[in-house]
Amino acid sequence: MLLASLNPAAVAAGADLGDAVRIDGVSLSRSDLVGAATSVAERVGGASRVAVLATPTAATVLAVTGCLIAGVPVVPVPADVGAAERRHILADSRAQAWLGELPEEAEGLPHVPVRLHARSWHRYPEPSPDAAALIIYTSGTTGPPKGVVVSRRAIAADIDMLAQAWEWTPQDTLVHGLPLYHVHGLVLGLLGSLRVGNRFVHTGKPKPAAYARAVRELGGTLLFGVPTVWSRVVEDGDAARALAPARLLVSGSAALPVPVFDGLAALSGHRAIERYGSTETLITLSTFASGERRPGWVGLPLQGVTTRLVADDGTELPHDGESIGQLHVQSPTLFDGYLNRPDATAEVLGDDGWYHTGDVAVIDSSGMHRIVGRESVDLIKSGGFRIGAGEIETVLLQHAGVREAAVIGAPDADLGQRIIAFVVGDAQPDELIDYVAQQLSVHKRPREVRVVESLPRNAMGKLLKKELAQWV
Ligand code: MCA
Ligand code: AMP
Repeated sequence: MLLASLNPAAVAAGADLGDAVRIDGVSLSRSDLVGAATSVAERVGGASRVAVLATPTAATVLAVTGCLIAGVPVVPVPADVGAAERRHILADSRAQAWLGELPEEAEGLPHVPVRLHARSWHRYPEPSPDAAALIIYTSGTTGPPKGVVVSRRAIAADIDMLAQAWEWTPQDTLVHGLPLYHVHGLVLGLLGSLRVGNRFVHTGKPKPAAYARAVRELGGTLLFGVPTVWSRVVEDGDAARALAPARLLVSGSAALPVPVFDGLAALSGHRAIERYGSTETLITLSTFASGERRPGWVGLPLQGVTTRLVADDGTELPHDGESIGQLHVQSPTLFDGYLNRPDATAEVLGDDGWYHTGDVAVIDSSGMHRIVGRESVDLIKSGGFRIGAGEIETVLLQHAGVREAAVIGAPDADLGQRIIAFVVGDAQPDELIDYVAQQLSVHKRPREVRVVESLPRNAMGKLLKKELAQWV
């Protein structure tokens, strides 16, 4: 059973100890969750796919849980989604309804509300492990985001691998304040908790003081954050010190800078666990609760995962801690392809089923991995969000005041990378920042727009992004 801790028989037999989920001022016991989510399941059962505006609320928790009970694939829509991205996700996924909260514009879809106090005790058969659980939209280097089809089997396998690596048990209280529309916050944080059976606390925003409070007042033991969150915790020394009683601090979604790792260790006493993965593979590498945690390195393959390093000419490179190559992954947690995009799926899944991560790495003789960078400068990681330069350029070019546009990710101490757009035209920078926030999503907006006379290009007219990076 995917959500093992919601087994109605176990809940009825008294596994219902206190609150299972705390979010947005609402506490849900395990029997609240089973009853209310099954009531959701009754109303969506039979749908082929539904969209959930994934705000950090109890409605989202019940919507996703209800769909997983009924075997209806969920399309999580970013809570801060803009108009063009919302239209794309709905059209591409062919979602049949909005479940839970409604966005500003429903795009003509019917609405199924989630009722917190409704209850149903109907027993659903467990859907096939091969069935899709989620379709998560994620950015590529060009074009609009693609829907990553994630199976129930992949999610169950990943959570079990991580539970083993992190010694994660029902006695933990998992805390985070991350979005519920990506793997990190949704699959690991929420679904992980519902599978393992631990208490889950969502802090709203992932502010340092909120993490400190969750440890102090709610007994948080297992804390998840992207590097930006941990960097802000280190900046706030009191909050960092307050995390000392926790069991594990876990960082992922982007590289954890060594000074942040060291700062956390000095202030909280915790050497953070780092783990690595992607929407397409889920989490495949991690350091272990009982193993070495090496700053700047993302860990060892989880159980069942194999990796290889490949040179440009296709030959395999040695695991000597020095050879740098493209990282390929094989794992029981791989996705089932991009929705409607067999061409794009074939590009990243070799004939032999290895996923080409697009990351460049080294592996040492003990199997420890270090991510050196990405193959493409056009895939940006900002605040742990994956953002394609191409999708922002496309939107900027739709603005009447923009003739040319080029987007890069510049190093940023807080966000890892900061999105900077260079445009040729007569629009105002603030106007363009707002335009991207309204069309794509708030988190994809450039932090800076520079209006320039011309963009650097070679003799063939090709844009020279490396030169743009030097301008910064
Ligand atoms: C500012 N705001 C605006 C604008 N400017 N709103 C509209 N238009 C504008 N032009 C407001 C917003 O409304 C919002 O307000 C606030 O600014 C957001 O501020 P921002 O600076 O964007 O946020 P931040 O504080 O810098 O965010 C940092 C963050 C965030 C919280 C760390 O980046 C984050 O949540 N990252 C997590 C990403 C993540 O989970 N990635 C996982 C994917 P207000 O605050 O009032 O709403 S990776 C994954 O899943 C894999 C597999 C993995 O490995 O984990
Ligand atoms: P996403 O699909 O949003 O999870 O993005 C996946 C990408 O995030 C990976 O291909 C990496 O480039 C990056 N990433 C995730 N975790 C880490 C990490 N611990 N260190 C460095 N990069 C990471």
